[in-house]
Amino acid sequence: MAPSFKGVDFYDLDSLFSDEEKMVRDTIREWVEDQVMPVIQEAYIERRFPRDLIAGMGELGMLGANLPEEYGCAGLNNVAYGLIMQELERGDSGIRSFASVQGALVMYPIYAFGSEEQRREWLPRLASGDAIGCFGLTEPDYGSNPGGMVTTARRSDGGWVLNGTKMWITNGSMSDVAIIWAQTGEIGDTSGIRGFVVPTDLPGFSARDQKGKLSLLASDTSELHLEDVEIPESAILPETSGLKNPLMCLTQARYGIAWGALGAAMACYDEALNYAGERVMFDGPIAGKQIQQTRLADMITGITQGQLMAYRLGRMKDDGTMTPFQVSMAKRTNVDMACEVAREARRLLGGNGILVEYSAMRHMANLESVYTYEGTHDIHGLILGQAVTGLAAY
Ligand code: TGC
Ligand code: FAD
Repeated sequence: MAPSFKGVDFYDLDSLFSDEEKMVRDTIREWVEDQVMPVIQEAYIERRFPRDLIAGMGELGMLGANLPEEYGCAGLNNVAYGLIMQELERGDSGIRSFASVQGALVMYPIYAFGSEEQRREWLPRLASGDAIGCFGLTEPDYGSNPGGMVTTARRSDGGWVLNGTKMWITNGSMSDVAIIWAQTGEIGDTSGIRGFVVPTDLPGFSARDQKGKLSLLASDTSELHLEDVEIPESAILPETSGLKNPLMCLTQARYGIAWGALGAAMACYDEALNYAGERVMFDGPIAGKQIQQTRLADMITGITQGQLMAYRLGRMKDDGTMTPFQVSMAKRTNVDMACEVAREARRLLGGNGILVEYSAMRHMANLESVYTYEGTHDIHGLILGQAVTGLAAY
């Protein structure tokens, strides 16, 4: 009899992971199974982020997991960090987004560009989930091109005054602190862009839920308004000096997304494979029909390619040799692959595929946001185009 490959590890990546990496992955997989899966369908339908999960994420060290233990973080390597993102997104892209933003876009800049005082004040609370953070880079007219931002930071007596609007901000309405990127010099001069650690209870700061989403429904997406928000000098991230700094944060988050997309794809593939084995149509299970077999073959091939890329990327990140261009390639291709796998899984499930009781369509809708945020598919294509030709085509 031909071998039957259950599970989603066709090229035996398990043999490449260390015991600690596998332990981390299995712990988070179990937590997602026990804590996320029972609540995610309802949260999705009710369009709310399941906040009760945050404490557990903190307890298990999922927030800023690759940052040092001295700040209350888990101090894991980047492969283990990637596996956490994979397992969270196996549950839902909104859950992974929460952790990505908190860890890669809020904790990382405080760690990398903050003062020691800022690190001690914020990192332990963010790691435990006692404080929630968001990252405000995108503006209504500056999405793919954040260098043009018009949010300003102007000097005042002893500090700064912030004015502007940030759009599409994950965790925006439920955050205690926002990392705000603002122009301190002439609009368009990207060397004037600096980061600020802004408590969200300051006068002039407000957040409004983004209405009308049809994707990432179990995630808080908001617009931030800053109207004459006064902050002290100590709120600036001292080591920021231009657009490069927020882009460095994006590299961290995009790395996690390259792994996360695998999780969503694996969940869809697993669901499709199981369904195909059980669903009998005409004279047997649809798993025995040629069209469904090539569909499943395409899915497992794409996932396997993505796993190999993410694995190699993780080892390079731990070696210190990973480049932003390599991250762009992995984010771009793994998310594209996951979109395709989710769509094909939904189709394989027939009518049931449009129900929330199955996860394929939820993942499919979520992944459309993942395709767009953190640099659209097109923008990562242009980043790669620049890397190979030396010519910027933005
Ligand atoms: P450009 O001149 O190319 O770059 C300015 C400086 O930054 C350096 N750099 C990077 N450094 C680290 N990591 C990266 N990824 C970097 N990309 C560029 C670059 O070398 C340069 O350094 P230096 O020393 O010469 O000053 O800047 P540009 O204005 O031409 O822009 C290039 C472009 C289009 C690639 C960039 O603007 C871009 O990536 N746009 C996409 C915007 C984006 O991704 N936004 C994401 C917002 S956050 C979000 O979506 C969160 S979703 C929630 C979740 O994550 O779950
Ligand atoms: P645009 O930049 O207007 O792009 C529109 C279209 O034009 C796209 O197809 C794009 O690929 C294409 N395009 C753009 N430039 C070019 C070009 N030069 N050549 C060819 N085609 C081009 N941002 C944050 O700062 N923080 C967050 O927490 C955050 N969370 C998000 C959560 C969600 C659910 C979403 C949807 C977005 C989030 N974003 C966040 C914003 C996200 O990063 C932007 O949506 C993204 O960068 C694209 O910007 P845009 O939506 O303005 O699209």
